[in-house]
Amino acid sequence: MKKKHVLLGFIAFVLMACQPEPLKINFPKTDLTDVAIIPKPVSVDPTHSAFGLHQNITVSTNLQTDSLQELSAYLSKSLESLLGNDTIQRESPFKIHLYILDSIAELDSAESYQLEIQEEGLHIRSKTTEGVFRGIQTLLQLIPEKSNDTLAPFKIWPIPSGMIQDAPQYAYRGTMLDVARHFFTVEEVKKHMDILSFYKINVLHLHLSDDQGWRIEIKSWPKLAEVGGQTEVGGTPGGYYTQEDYKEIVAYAQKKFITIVPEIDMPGHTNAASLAYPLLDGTGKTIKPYTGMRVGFSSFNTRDEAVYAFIDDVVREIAELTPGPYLHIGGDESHATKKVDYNYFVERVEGIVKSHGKKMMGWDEIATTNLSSETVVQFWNNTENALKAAQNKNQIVISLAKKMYLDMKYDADSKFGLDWAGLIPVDSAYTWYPDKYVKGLEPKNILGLEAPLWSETISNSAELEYLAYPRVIGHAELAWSKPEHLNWAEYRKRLGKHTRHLERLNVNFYRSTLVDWE
Ligand code: TNX
Repeated sequence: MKKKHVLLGFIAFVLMACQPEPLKINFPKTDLTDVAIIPKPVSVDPTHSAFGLHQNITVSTNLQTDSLQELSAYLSKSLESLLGNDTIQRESPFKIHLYILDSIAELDSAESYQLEIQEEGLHIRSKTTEGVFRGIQTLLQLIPEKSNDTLAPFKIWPIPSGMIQDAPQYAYRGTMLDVARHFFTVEEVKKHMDILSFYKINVLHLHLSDDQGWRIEIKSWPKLAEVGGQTEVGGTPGGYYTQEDYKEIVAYAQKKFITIVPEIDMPGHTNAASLAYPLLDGTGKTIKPYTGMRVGFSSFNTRDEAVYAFIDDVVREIAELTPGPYLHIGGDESHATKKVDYNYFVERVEGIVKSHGKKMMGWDEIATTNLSSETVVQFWNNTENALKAAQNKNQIVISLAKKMYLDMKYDADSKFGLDWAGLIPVDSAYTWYPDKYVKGLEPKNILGLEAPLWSETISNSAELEYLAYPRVIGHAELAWSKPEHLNWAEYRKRLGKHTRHLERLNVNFYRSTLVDWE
C-alpha cells in the first residue's frame, strides 16, 4: 500500500517536472509614455514591465463573428509582415486578445477602445469592430523596430506595459482627394488609404468630377466617363473608375474602416459633364475639353427639367454603390450661375439626394440657400457661411483653406502645390484649435475635420504623398486628440519618431526641416 503511494508520488513528480516551466522573462524597465503614438491617445498609464511579442503569436477573440475573425486575421497578417515568420512553430506563451464588449463604462463612443498591455497578455477591447481596428493601429505603433534576442530563447519585441484609454474627439476625420484634375488609379487610392488608416483617418472624400474630367462610370449616361473621362489638367490622358473599380475602392475602404464620400461637383465645375452631354449646359455654345486650371466658368442649366432627371440618375447610381451616409454635391465657386438659379438648384438637388437615402454634403456656399438642417456644410473659405450653417443647425466639417489645404505649398521652394491660401508649413497646419478658430462656432456645430488635396499640380502617388504627408498626420491628430493634448513642440518629436513607420509604408513624405526625422 505504502509503496504504491510512493510510486504514484514519484510518477506525479516526474510528470510535473516534464511540464515546461511557464516562461518568465526579465524585462528591462519600460515606459509606455515614451512611445510615439499619433494621434495622441486620451490617456496612457505605464506599468513599467512589458508584453513579449514574438513571431507566430496567437490572436484570440471573444466572439466568433465574421467581422471580428476578419480583424484577427488582419492583425496576424500585419504582425507577420512586420516581424517575419518563425521557422519553428511554437506554442505561444503569450496571447493577444480582441474583445467586443458592451459593459465597459469608459468605452462610450463606437470608436473608443482600451489597449491593456500586461506581461501575460495584450488586450484590445471595444464595443465595435471599428473600435478594435483603431486599437490595432495603436498597437502597431507600439512595436519596437528591432527585436531583442537576449530575453528568451526566441526573438522578442517587448511592448511596454500599461493601459491606454482612447476615444476620438470628432466622429468625422477625413481627407479629400481630387481625382478629377488628375486621375489617380485604384491602386494609388488604396495605398493612400493604407497610410491614412494608420493615423485613424476615417473618411476619404473623392472629388469625382470637375471641369477637367468626369471620373466615374454612370451606366445610364455612358458618355460621362467615356468622353468626359478622357482629359485632365495639362492635357495628359485622364481616366475613370468603372463601377467595378469604385466598388473595389469602397470595399477596401470598409476593410480599413474608412467611409467613402463621393462628390459630383455642380452646378459649376461641370465642363466635362457638359462636354459629354451639351444639354446639361444648355447655352447652345460649343463645349470644348478643358485642361487648364481656371475655376468658375461652367454651369448646368438650372431651369431645365432634363438636368434634374440627369442628376436623379447620377445620384441614384452613385448612392447604390455607396454604403456611407453622405453624398457630396459640390456647390462651390458657381460664378457662372445666377444666385437665384443657384438657390433653386441646391434646394432641388438636396431633395434628390434625400430621396436616394443619403445626406447631402456641400462646400460652404450652399449655406447661403435654404438648406434642410440634416445637410452637412463643408467650411473651406467663408466664415459667414459657416456661421449661417451653424445658425441653421447644420453640422459643419472644417476644411479651412489656410490651415488644411494640402495642395498649398509648404514654403516658396515646394516642388508642387499652389499658394492662393498662403504657404502652409508643417507647424502651421497643426498649430490651431479647430473648435476655437471661428468665433461663434461651438464644438457641437462641428462634425469633424477634413483636409482637401486638390490635384492641379500632382498626378501620381509620389507627388500626392509629398503634399499630403506629413501635414495630414497633424490634421489626423487635431481631429482625434483632446484639444488640451495638442502641443506642437511635443508633437514634432513624436512625428520625428514616425520616420520608421512612414518608411515601412513606403511614403514619399516631405522631410520638412521643422521636424527632426529619426
Ligand atoms: C478652390 S476649395 C477650389 C478648387 C480648387 C482649389 C485649389 C473649393 C471648394 N474649390 O476648385 O481646386 O481651390 O486650391
